[in-house]
Amino acid sequence: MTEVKDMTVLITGASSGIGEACSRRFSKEGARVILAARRLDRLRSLAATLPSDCLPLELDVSNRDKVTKTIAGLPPEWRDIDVLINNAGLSRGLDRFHEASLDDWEEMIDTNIKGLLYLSRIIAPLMVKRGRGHIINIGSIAGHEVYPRGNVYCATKHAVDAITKGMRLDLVETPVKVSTVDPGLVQTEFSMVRFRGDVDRAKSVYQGYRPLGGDDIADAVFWIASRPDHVQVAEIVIFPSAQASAAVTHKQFE
Ligand code: NDP
Ligand code: 8X3
Repeated sequence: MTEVKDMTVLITGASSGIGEACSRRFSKEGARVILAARRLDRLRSLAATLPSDCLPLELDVSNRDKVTKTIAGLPPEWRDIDVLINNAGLSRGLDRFHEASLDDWEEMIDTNIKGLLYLSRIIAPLMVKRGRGHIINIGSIAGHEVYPRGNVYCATKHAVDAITKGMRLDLVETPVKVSTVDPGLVQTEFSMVRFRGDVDRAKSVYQGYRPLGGDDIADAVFWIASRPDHVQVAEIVIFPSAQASAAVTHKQFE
């Protein structure tokens, strides 16, 4: 097993959901965690509850210049990143292709694809230079299947799948490992963001069955990161027990 204690782990989207759960898990195991997201107040509150050394970092992954400057400006003791967890992401809307908003599409593409690329392109060569590192992307079942009205969100997650595979091919001659965790339905703020604060619509996504929680995904991410050096987990797809595919979830109502 690889000892995660004292590793430096950068987690994007640490202010909520899966990223927050990963932050708690890695910190509990003794890793030094860089908590990155746009909402700095949330990151600071989270850092105050974590047992290990943590660095809250205000970062909009979709802003190329800010990503470059923010990573270049990391304090020296936080620069040697051992694990990068590309988790920041979002969905906007659930609309038919011919009715969807171009702004929504651009926000998803800028965050889910370009954001992951900006950060990985800076950090991967540093890992190669140091001769160690692990990039773990959070994809989705939406990266394997396309569901009605999922159009561009699914396209962004298919891109994450392709980029993950491309990274692994191109880094194979180095000690840097690349993995992806691809969840089905996880109860987080994801649906609130997708439906722009429509609480009832967001809640209905998780009713009639037991969804996954952020901790279930953090378990998988931590397991992947703690495998021995010679073990590279390529991909894990995780569903709630009631889910069988992107479009099929067995819901039971009284
Ligand atoms: P949440 O909405 O709970 O969390 C999303 C996180 O991403 C927040 O911390 C948010 O922080 C951050 N984020 C969004 N945009 C940016 C940005 N431009 N720059 C930096 N951070 C950003 O959703 P989840 O935890 O569910 O989502 C995490 C990942 O998991 C996403 O990539 C999502 O696609 C994926 N996923 C989710 C599933 C689910 O069912 N929930 C299933 C499969 C995959 P802030 O707003 O503070 O910047
Ligand atoms: C999030 C899961 O099925 O809502 O990626 O697209 S789904």
